[in-house]
Amino acid sequence: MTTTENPTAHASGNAATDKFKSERVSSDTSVERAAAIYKDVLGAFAEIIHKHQVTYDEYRVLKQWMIDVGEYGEWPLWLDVFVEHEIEEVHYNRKHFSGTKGSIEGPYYVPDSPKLPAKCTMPMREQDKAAEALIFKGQVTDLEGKGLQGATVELWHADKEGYYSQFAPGIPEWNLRGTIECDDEGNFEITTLKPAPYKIPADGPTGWFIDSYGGHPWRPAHLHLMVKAPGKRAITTQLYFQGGEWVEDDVATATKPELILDPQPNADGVDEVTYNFALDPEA
Ligand code: MBD
Ligand code: FE
Repeated sequence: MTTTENPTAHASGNAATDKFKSERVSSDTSVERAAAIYKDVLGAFAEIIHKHQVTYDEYRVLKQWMIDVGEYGEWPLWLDVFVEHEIEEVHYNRKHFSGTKGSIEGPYYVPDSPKLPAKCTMPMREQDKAAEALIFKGQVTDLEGKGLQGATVELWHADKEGYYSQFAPGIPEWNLRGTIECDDEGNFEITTLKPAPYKIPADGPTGWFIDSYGGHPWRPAHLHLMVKAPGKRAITTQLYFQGGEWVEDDVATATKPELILDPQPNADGVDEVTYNFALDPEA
């Protein structure tokens, strides 16, 4: 591999930042609300600085580190690992949802992945086929368990080395990404590979941050999903594997007991699992 093909934190960070920047985001926050939030943010800073008697050296290290995070393009990574789970929780609780639980989106979602039929195999390379196969099937329903017409399941996940297509070099654009169009009752049956535990890019400022407090950069093996159906609230979630490493100690604090799969070998000896998604009505 040449240097430019090495999957570095710098490269995946900048790819995530470029993807994020391609859409200009906005929110309708009022001036009053902004004032209240900023006052509390700065108040929390003040409290921490006084509580821990933060030094000038520590302040300068923070300034340098924040500059580094920007230059490495790692704000999407750092924020999604350390902050997004709180936002997701507030979002879920505020709306009193009762369907399938959500989880964080993370930095590696790409919209408009190629459409796949209800019964499908995820796009993968020869080398991906060497990994253990997983048959993931289920149904998208309303809160009463009635199958939904027009449902889609967007699935994206890492390969067995822990790399996501479009965020590491040399991987086909839509590898292990797809938009599955469910049948008229919301059923799907996807053959893919079983992802491995995932180490977030650790050779950049997010990794230095983790090292500085003696933490670890691991996430449990996971599938990312976005599930949609006409007239229903779309959910963004993740699914994990029973007994898997890091399920109890996810660096991104994004696991939930309701989101854990326990695949079992089917008649052909292939690991198979059924998971149904219940969608809340649209607000
Ligand atoms: C990931 O794959 C991920 O899911 C999160 C939340 C953060 C970094 C990489
Ligand atoms: Fe992920």
